Amino acid sequence: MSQPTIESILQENRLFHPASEFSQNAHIKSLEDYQRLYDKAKADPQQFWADLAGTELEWFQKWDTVLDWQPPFAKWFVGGKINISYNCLDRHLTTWRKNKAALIWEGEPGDSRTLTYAQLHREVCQFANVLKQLGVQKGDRVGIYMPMIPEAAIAMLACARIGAPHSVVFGGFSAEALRDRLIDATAKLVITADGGWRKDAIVPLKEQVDKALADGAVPSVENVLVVKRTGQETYMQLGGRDHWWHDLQKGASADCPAEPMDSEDMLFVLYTSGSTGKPKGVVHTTAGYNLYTHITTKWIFDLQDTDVYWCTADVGWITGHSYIVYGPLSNGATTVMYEGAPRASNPGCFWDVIEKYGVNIFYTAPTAIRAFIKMGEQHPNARNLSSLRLLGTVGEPINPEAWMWYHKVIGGDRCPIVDTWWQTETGGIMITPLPGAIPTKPGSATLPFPGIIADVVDLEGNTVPNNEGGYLAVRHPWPGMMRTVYGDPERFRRTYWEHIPPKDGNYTYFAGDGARQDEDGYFWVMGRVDDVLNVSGHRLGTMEVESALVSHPAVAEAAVVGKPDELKGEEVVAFVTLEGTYQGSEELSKELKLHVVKEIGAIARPGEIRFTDALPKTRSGKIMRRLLRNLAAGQEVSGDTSTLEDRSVLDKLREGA
Ligand code: 6R9
Repeated sequence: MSQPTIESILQENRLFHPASEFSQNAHIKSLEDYQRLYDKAKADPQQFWADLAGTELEWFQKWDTVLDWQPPFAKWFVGGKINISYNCLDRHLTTWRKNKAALIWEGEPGDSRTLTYAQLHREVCQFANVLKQLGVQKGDRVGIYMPMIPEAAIAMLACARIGAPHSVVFGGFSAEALRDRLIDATAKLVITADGGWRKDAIVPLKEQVDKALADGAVPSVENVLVVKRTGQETYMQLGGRDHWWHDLQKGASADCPAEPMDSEDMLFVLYTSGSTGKPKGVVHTTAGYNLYTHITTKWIFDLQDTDVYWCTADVGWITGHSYIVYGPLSNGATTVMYEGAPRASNPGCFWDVIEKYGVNIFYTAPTAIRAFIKMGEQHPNARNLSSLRLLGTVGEPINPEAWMWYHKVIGGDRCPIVDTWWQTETGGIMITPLPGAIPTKPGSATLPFPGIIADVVDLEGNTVPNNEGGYLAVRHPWPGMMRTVYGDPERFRRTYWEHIPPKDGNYTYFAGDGARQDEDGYFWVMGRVDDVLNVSGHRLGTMEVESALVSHPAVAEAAVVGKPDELKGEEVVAFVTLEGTYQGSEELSKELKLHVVKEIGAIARPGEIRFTDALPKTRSGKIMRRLLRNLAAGQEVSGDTSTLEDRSVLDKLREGA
């Protein structure tokens, strides 16, 4: 082996079986059912996906070829004609779901709105006609820079309806970040709002768009559509570039048949930030993405027709695309959209939404769960959360103790938790429990979704033995996979397909995460491989050391990084935030070091503990260890910091150094 893989040192033995009542009513009812599906899909993936494509989606024309695989470029359902907006809307209108709530929206100030499938369809058709009137044609890219309001989903579905790929840029990104993405996508039109509410303040979105477009920086953009959300004074450019959404929407016809798209026509491009270099435009296409998000939503969230489903992500992230908008609506579900974020002025806001709408399925991120733990269980305890029957998590490895808290305090010890591992690039969830079938272990994403051949490998592409760490990889193409990097197919090949050599002619997708499989084949994601620590020749994932720290009652959150050390290669430095009543001290620091030694062994003993009020995170809540690594080494912070949520966190950490 050319390089040691990653060592695993954390033990976790708790096991939770789904309640038999849950299993009996679930889509997938037992481990045997799961195994049967998994085996069937593995034996003949094309047949497996083709069967589902035939039963789960409506087509204008069936495909000729299920998969055309010219590694690393895949085409699924070649020759088929389909439209995802049709599958999310029109097909439900001929059923009883016509008057079912499609979208329940709650604004941060407490305003709310519900759209039935019929109403949502009408709005989408009208807005699709508005886009057409402004000259948007099939194939033109449209930028969407919006708060979490129904118009964001309407805009996405309208683009999909006429075949204009959208590029949603998270509403919290700066004007510069927006400009870069609009330029890369050569967007023809931008949809935004005057502003949006975030943590009791207005984010002036239109102002940012004006900055992004200033001095003709993005010549491709011809029009800007503006939703009136907050009502603050807003500059509108004279001469016809800027339009109010409601002015044009009012007069638009509600008749707009969905455009028959080729299966492989681009549905959207969504940018992910690498740690360095310019953001990558991840391209997803129509049919495969529709199928993959549809079936994963159905089986993983065990959607039943009476469920109220809520995913707390922002539509600016892939989770919002796949599991607020496309997956749930394709299934005819009721999906909740919430504009707000947990904030000091209302630490119970999420629990209020659950109580108000009787949410049954709740999907959020570890970063939010850790924030709730810190705010205290009195907030959820003061609300009625008995409607919940299933919980989910995504975005980072969840520390076992945070999992246990989620299970007990939010799930009342009765709700299964689906810890879902996936990426912008994978389009949908890849490794996850099916909640009625797969027993869960706190901190493990458990087993691959049927049709996904996941593996843990070394850099030669060999499967590593169980309980040894390695690189998380996928062996066979799947319908939801990204197709390319927008405008840069070579970067696609380089980033994802050249780290691991093909084996027996099979190309292997490199996810960039470290992982191990245990004796039951369960996957334990150990963090990004860029963040791996190297202590005295031992390569340690960040997740396990952090989980050991978080299991101490004083610790709310922890991030560990390596700091160059002459003797050991690297020394572990831990950045730690504390629970409400605890204070950082020399003594506590000693105690935490001992605690790590006790939990996982001397090898992981932090050389240094730094107490801090907050950790630097991306706007989607992932800890940015790269910046902490710079700080720990006493270097200037380098690389791209445009995705940082709160710059002041970094400044404070610098002062404390
Ligand atoms: C969906 C999303 C992808 C990266 C991924 C991994 C981390 C996501 C996880 C998880 C452990 C989970 N990640 N879910 N790690 N357990 N359940 O988050 O997409 O923003 O592209 O991030 O997030 O490191 O590689 P994206």
